[in-house]
This record gives sequence, C-alpha cells and structure tokens, in this order.
Amino acid sequence: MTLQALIFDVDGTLADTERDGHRVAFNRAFAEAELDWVWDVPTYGELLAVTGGKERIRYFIDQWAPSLPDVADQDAWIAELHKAKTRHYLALLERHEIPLRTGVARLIHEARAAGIRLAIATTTTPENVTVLLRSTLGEDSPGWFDVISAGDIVPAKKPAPDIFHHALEALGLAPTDCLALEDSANGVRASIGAGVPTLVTLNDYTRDDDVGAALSVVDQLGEPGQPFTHIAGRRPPGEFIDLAALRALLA
Ligand code: XBP
Ligand code: MG
Repeated sequence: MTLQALIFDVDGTLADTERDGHRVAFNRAFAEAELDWVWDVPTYGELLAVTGGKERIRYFIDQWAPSLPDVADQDAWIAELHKAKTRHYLALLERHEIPLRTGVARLIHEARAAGIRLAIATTTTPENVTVLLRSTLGEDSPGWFDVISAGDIVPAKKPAPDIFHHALEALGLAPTDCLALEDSANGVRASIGAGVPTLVTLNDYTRDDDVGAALSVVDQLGEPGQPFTHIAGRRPPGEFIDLAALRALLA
C-alpha cells in the first residue's frame, strides 16, 4: 500500500492542549458560572477517560456528585457551560499560548510538499481545531486539510471509530492508504477500530495508556538533533519521524 494521507488527532497529538488548555478553560468557565468545581491536574487526568467536553462534564456530575444549581434542563445547562469553556479555550489559543508538539509542523510541511493529503479526526469542537491551526501554522492552514472531522459531526465520539469513518469517506480512501497519528488509548481504539494503521506519540497524560494495538509507539515525532524514543511496536528508522520513516513502518 502506498501512503496517501495522514490523519491527525488534535488534542495531545498536534499539541499538548489538555493540561494547560482545555483544563484551564473548563476551570475558568466553572468560576464564571460561580461553581466551586476545580479540576486539578491529576483529577483532569482521570476525567480524560471520557472524551468530549460536554460528556466529561456529565461524567463528573454523575461520578463526583459536585454541588450544582437546580436547573430544569441539565443537558441544556451543560451545553451552555461548555460554550463558555470553548470561549475561554479559544481566547487562550488566540494568545498563542499552546505550541505544536515537536516535529508536527515539520511533518505537515513535508507531507504537503510531497502531495500527501492531510485530514483531522478529533473529538474536540471544530472551532478549536481551526483556531489552533491558524495560531500555530498560519491563517490559511485549515485549508491544507481535505477534511476536518471533529466534535458532534458523528453521534459517537472516540473510542468509537465513527470519526475515522467520516474522515475516510471524505478522503475517498481505504483505511490502509492512510496513517493515523494518535496519542491515547481512546484514540487508538478509534483509529484501529476503523482499520487505519496508527503511530502513537505518547504524552504526560497518556504514558500509561494501553496503546498496544498501534503499529508503533514513540514519545514524540522528534527533530534532527532531538531524537524520539521508541517505546513499543515497530521501531521507526532514523532519529526523527519523517515520510520515509512512516513509509518504512507501513512496509
Ligand atoms: C480530546 C478530547 C476533547 C477535549 C475537549 O479528543 O477528549 O474532549 O478534551 O474538547 P481528541 P471539547 O484527542 O480526539 O482530539 O471540550 O471541545 O469537547
Ligand atoms: Mg488525543
């Protein structure tokens, strides 16, 4: 199979958005709503088991039983709270507070130059993706991606494979023509569930995740002079992940 497209996850893969991005935005929205909820770093790590911001708030309410106002329609209330969280998150991105992970910009530029197509498959809100791309890769960068499959566009979020099916359908490609880049167990369950070979770049929140179904697991994409560490699965050649390394993994 020749590699025709790269399908990127966003949170944790393109950038370390969770601890200093989404988590902070959730806490700002809680404070603004005069809730006494605070998601500290370890608590947020546990809550990451549930993908999707609205779903994560719902899970927190159900499992942690925090104090909350007596509202007639709890789903609508959660949706409003999540809207505020998205506003805070976008403001944070617009201040360029979240950089891309090591090697991500290099690989995206190399893929574009080589005519490899690009796609996004993520659980997060679509606007969060376009604003992250614009703030890190430039104003026109969302247009570099043939499809940005994101958020509520499919009914079942990761670990369901649906968001990858959506991206594959838009690309018009078979799963084995593509390579997915993911960072977490939920991400790998989704990508492998859709049959897409997957490279995992772990991060602080996902280092103990079960990503054994992935083709290869490393700590980062790396850069010349800043080598990745191989963790599991196939060992990519070289010291940083480029298209040649990805093709070698798929061969
Ligand atoms: C990451 C997530 C998201 C974000 C929050 O998924 O689980 O829920 O934490 O995003 P992925 P929203 O790694 O697939 O991008 O609040 O916009 O839902
Ligand atoms: Mg992720």
